[in-house]
Amino acid sequence: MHILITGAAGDVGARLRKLFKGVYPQIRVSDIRKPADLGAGEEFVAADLADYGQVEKITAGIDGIVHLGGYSVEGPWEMILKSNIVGCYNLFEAAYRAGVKRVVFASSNHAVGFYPREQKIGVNVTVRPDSRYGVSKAFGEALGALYADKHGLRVTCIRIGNVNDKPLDKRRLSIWIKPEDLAQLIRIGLEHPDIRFEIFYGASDNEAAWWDNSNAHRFGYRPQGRSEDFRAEAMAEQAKLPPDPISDRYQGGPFCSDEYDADRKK
Ligand code: 15L
Repeated sequence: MHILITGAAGDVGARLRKLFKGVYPQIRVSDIRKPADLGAGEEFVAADLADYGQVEKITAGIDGIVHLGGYSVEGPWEMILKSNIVGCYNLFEAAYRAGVKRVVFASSNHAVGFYPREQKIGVNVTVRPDSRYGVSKAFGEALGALYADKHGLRVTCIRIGNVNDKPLDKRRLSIWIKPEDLAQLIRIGLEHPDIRFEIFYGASDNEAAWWDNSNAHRFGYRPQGRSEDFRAEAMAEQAKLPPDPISDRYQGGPFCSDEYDADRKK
């Protein structure tokens, strides 16, 4: 299987490329800038996702795409529009035209960030984005559904929590994902024979989870990371942060309180 990873120079891209070494012998990696640590078996092709012609070049001859590319936090509308709306459209359209079989889309918890922390949510809830960034991830999920239903692309959207070696604070005890667990979810998206259009939560085996990830488990997901193993450290880090009533109320945390109307912060 010849795979393409977009956004390959970013932190998550770099971690995944290491984990996929030996799993997928032929990997095309793409980003605007060349990753510093390019290894044997990795072919780099630069592309700006907002330029359809460049996206056509990176998708040619590919079987499966891991789409991490785009703007990965909240940003100005022009930036989100170019990288995450136009860029994501170009990616799905070019993938379909090139005959790519599968796309794994890096969605985000911020597509549903305005659900309160006390509510456990599954994958079938209405999107409640907490930012322009979150809206762009909901858009990507909708595009994925369209290309799956209309054109038969096999699409997996992973609403990723926070990818790191360990959970960084109280919120991350609920949403943390160990890089190896994310790699496992992506492999399900690229390889499982029954994928048509699926949404998974990108979270490890977290006791404090806000998400019902039974859909991923149905496809064989067996996370290895347990955020509870890091509770003391994460809570010590949390104690250093100032209280923020909006951030603390909602799953999306600071993405919710950012730009929140001051007179509504009660
Ligand atoms: C995300 O979607 C971001 O890409 C990442 O940088 C983190 O901010 C993460 O969410 C999070 O919610 O912690």
